[in-house]
Amino acid sequence: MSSRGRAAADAIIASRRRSSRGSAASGSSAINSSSSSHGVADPPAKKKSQLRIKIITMGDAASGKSCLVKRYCEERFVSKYISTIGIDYGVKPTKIKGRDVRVNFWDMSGSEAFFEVRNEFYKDASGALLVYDVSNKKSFENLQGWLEEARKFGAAFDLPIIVCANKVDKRRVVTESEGQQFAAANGLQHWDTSASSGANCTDVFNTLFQTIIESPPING
Ligand SMILES: Nc1nc2c(ncn2[C@@H]2O[C@H](COP(=O)(O)OP(=O)(O)OP(=O)(O)O)[C@@H](O)[C@H]2O)c(=O)[nH]1
Ligand SMILES: [Mg+2]
Repeated sequence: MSSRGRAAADAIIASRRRSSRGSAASGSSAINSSSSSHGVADPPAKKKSQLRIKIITMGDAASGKSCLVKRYCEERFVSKYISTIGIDYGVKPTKIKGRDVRVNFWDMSGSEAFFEVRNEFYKDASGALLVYDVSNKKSFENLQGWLEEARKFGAAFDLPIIVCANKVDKRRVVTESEGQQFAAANGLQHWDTSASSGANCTDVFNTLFQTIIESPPING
């Protein structure tokens, strides 16, 4: 990360902590609360068997990225929209296929205003959720742009990405077939999710984690 970008990210996260609104993606009790909340400053895992993976969220503002992370980490849903300021960080230890895994979440703002902050986080990602809102056509049409942004700013060419068709509890204006076609054309998986009802939320994250730990750089 460039020192300029790093400083920007630090400022955003610090200002986020000062906010009385709390975290939009308070993925665990550790979210936004650790002095080493920038991943790079995290101490190396103590146990040799513990893997550390970094998950980013991409997609338009208000598509439900933070709510999906919150649903997975805290099993709850917040209906009030609290837009993410830059990036929210969270960590959740879990077990995947018998291995201890420390999952770091970098929940990114979908707002154009935080374009420069986001761009510092793509290159280190181990996996991503690409989220759109099935009741908002524009959020679907913008998916390609999110992939381009990720690749332009250093995301691995074979980065495991799952497309989340979120808010399936609402009236759908993007069909499942449209979503699946987009995902297939880009070699990605496509899952219907609802952070509100919880539908598929745990499964989609577990599938992403499994794909990551089975991929050659970690598994080989
Ligand atoms: N009905 C319904 N509402 C949802 C769902 N997921 C999120 N929302 C609502 O959509 C709004 C935006 O959710 P967020 O998770 O904050 O969206 P975001 O993608 O993180 O937005 P930014 O941080 O601004 O990029 C909030 O009011 C949520 O309560 C869902 O599955 N169903
Ligand atoms: Mg958010």
